[in-house]
Amino acid sequence: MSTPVQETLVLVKPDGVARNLSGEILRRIEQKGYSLVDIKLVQADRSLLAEHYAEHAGKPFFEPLVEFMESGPILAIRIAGERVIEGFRSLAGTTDPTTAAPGTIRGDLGRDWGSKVQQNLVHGSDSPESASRELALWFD
Ligand code: RTP
Ligand code: MG
Repeated sequence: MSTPVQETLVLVKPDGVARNLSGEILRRIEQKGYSLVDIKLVQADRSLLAEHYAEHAGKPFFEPLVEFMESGPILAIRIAGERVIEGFRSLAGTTDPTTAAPGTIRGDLGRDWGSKVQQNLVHGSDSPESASRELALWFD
């Protein structure tokens, strides 16, 4: 029985674009065997980011997070593959780049400069519901 092909939203956050790591991140996605479906560079505005991060509204890191995400262009990528939602989360590594496993994007390349926001290079949707909601937000 084959597993269903899914789609997920990946964002290369402003720190990743500014550090010229978009190519390295795309390389890891392609090397894993996922397909690129759509891609664009976006300067996100506050209303898009507030919707994107609605689950974090009211948390202490929400404001600094939105400010960070507004600080420069973001590369939005729609990718497809079998179990790609959990597969990309695994490629990305855990949220905090200091403790993310070596071999992952955040573990190998991510930095946390001690600000409240973890500048952890990438976002990946965390469930099928989040993926369809976020893909609609960024691509439709
Ligand atoms: P993402 O949504 O960006 O893929 O990351 P995630 O699931 O690993 O982490 P999440 O809990 O959804 O948090 C979203 C983003 O907010 C920043 N953050 N800062 N305690 C903090 O200062 C804190 N916690 C989270 C990170 O940029 C995280 O990726
Ligand atoms: Mg998240």
